[in-house]
Amino acid sequence: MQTSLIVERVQARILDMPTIRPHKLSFGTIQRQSPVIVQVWLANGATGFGEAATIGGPSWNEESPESIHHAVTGYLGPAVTGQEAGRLEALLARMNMACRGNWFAKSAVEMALIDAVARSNNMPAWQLLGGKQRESMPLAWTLASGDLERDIAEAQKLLEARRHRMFKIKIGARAPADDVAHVSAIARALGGKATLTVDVNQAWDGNTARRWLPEMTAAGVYLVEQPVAQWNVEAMRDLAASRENGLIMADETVCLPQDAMRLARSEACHVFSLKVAKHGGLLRTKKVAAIAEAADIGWYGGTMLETSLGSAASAHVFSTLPDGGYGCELLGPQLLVDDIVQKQMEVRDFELHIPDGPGYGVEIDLEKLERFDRSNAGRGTVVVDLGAR
Ligand code: MUC
Ligand code: MG
Repeated sequence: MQTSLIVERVQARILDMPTIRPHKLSFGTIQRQSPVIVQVWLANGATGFGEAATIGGPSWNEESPESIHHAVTGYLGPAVTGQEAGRLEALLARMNMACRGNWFAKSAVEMALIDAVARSNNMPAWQLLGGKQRESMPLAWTLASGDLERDIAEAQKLLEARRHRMFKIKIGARAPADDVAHVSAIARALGGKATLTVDVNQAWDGNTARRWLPEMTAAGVYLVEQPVAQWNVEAMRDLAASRENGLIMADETVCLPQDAMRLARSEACHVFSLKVAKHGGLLRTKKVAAIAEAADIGWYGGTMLETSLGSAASAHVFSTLPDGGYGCELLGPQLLVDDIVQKQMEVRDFELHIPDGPGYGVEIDLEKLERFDRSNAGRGTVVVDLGAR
């Protein structure tokens, strides 16, 4: 046993960080993110950090910052304390024995363990995860202010600054005809200088999707994310069978490897949005990606709008995968008013550059952790304006 890698302590804290503008999704408008930051300490003195972020408390799926904090401090932390951090699969099994589900919480603990083990070996995490295959990835931006003029101005500014030329437009809160008009106006304003995708975040039923997706693609959208409810694999299969609906991307539907297998068997999508939190960690993300590769399904590097910590960890595991063909959207650091790292990842020429250096290649600013810690600031929970639908 490598006694130096024994986990001595696990801590979790909830941060509250405002966004730079309201971010409007089909289920509500967020103005703040509340990532849970997990820190582990090893017997050798090394420490590692992990993160799990949700969107709109428990609005995106079942887990919330509070449930993640509870699962980590009450069950997952104790399950890994006293164990050897490098035996990651064994620790994932212990966490599964201690706690069913709670994949976001498990991913935050696993992320911190991988960071600590990588730092103990003075190596970047991508090296522990199989080795990187690329130095950078195309980076998308999400247009979700809810205001047409503001979305267009934002996209044009980001194009001119050579930061983004892939834009994902959040739709599903308005009537579908209004969404088509909104997307068409953005497409006209950008004049073919950028690619456009939409994310419906489960808002439509199958018939609504059948009725409106051809118009959405005619407006210039080539990739459609989660048009129907998470459970509605049958409608996704039906939509994916017709070219006039564009490429169908699964997000909320593809969490565990079993979900990925079902989608692949059903031929219900063309692309998976990979997200470390919903898959239950970096190692499970690689399992889902392996199913995508075997089934000739593309992948897109998704986000739960994490700080630079979770975003860098995601970038590390994405860098080890065969090219998915659709880039990534690790834009959380730019959507938040501040960050918890000393230096952010570099974004240049439309690409996010994967940081080298020990762990995830980003250094945590401890003063920022204290500043945004909910228990220090005494702030409330995430503001979700469900009335804004
Ligand atoms: C989602 O469902 O994809 C990702 C980017 C963004 O703006 O919201 C998310 C959630
Ligand atoms: Mg999505």
